[in-house]
Amino acid sequence: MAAEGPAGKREKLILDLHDIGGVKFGEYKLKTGVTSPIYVDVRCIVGYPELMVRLIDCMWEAFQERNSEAMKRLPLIAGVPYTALPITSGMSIKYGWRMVMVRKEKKAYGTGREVEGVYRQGEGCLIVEDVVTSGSSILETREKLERDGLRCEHALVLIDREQGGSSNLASRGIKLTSVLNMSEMLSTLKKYGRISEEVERETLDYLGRHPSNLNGRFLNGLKSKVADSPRLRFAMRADMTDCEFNKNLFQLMERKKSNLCVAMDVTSKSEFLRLTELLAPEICLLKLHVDTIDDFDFDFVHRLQDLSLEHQFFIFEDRKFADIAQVVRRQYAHGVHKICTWAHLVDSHLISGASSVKALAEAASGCPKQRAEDSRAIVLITQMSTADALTRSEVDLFGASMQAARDMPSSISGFVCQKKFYQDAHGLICYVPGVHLSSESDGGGQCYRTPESAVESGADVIIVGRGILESPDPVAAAKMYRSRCWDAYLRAI
Ligand code: 5BU
Repeated sequence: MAAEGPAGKREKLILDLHDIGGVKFGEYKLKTGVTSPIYVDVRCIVGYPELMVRLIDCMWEAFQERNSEAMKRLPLIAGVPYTALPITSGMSIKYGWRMVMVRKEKKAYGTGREVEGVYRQGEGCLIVEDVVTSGSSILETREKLERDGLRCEHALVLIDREQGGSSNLASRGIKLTSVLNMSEMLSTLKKYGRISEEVERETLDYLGRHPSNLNGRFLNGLKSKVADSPRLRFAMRADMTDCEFNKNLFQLMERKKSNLCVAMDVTSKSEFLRLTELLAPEICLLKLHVDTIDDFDFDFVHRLQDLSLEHQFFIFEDRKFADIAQVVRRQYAHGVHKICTWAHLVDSHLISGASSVKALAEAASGCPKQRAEDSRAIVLITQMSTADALTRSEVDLFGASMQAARDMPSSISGFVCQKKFYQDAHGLICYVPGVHLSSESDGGGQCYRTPESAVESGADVIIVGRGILESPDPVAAAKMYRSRCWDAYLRAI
């Protein structure tokens, strides 16, 4: 039995699509000549009206939930011919949305119109599709709609194959909302015993190695996932996240032209505040270990908050929560430090399961904040930078981290990792520590690399501690790290 709630609805949809043969596993020769271990074709859905109704509801709910403002400006929907047409008709009838139809081929007789329906110039139109691979069919449909004077900035799809479609569309000004994506489908099918772990791994591997470009042709499968997936500007990604904190951080990074986070690992309050005042203009985020400050008090917190407002940076308490839900809730909201009252961001291990992370998210929503508009978020620790970290083993922390981020989209900021391990998901932020310009290690297990290497591996925010703090001139060092990090980002997009 699938679980309850929205996640349960999606699970049931996935299992039903599998039952009716909409998703198949085996060896399938594609038009391009490539052999694929998975075949997705939901044309058969028209034979299952009850399933069609549920699918339409899930698509409508997903769009409404993530785009409530945009929805008010979208009086029209159009399906990409042909499979999406019955789905679009269903949405139009059930939710009273005006539908327009785009012809696949232009008529040589009659009116010769490419777009049929009732619409006015300049009206907004949502494009609906069943499966997205590269996004090229959506772009073709948009071209025709725009030729007729309609505006198309949103697309809604049942299944995102996670082969680069959402980035391709985003880089051309279309925000894609998907109900299901391939990694979630695979993990659900594995969870319910429909496929083996081996099939899941093989299929993910295949999808990762075959990103699609916009001609529908497959790129050389040897490049790394990160290199293949286009990098988008932070400003654009601000509109692609469900996490309020991420929106704020993306916007701040663009405004301040800094993606540098300083790890303020000093033990006295006065030293901390002195250095913060000096380095604040260079950073977007300040990370600390509050429990290592000898003379901690709330005067320290208030002064740090004032500096964060004055110089525009966010506060990241690197608490690395790891306990059961009841305890992490207290560690976050109570005790000497009352972290949730002042830290915008905290991080958590997933070792106790997503239940603990959920408890943190719940505690965050109820805690008093300095200003009403302040937001809270959690970073999941997915890979550590130490040479002997257990996160280097085969435990599927990647899958578990992605699943938790998907289940708590408004609370999870992203991941602390060493290499971006996911494609697309542009709303999530990849934080990378272990960066130093003149050392390869700290002699105690910490491994270092350059800002450029971190950004090449997918880092959005680069965390630097001793590289700055132990330099003879910390301000000059912060300026240098800042410009190397920002330039690497600009080169990557
Ligand atoms: P360093 O001085 O740049 O080595 O400091 C790195 C900081 O990042 C330090 O505060 C660590 O607690 C933090 N860190 C890390 O180094 N490696 C990790 O995997 C994680 C956090 Br998670």
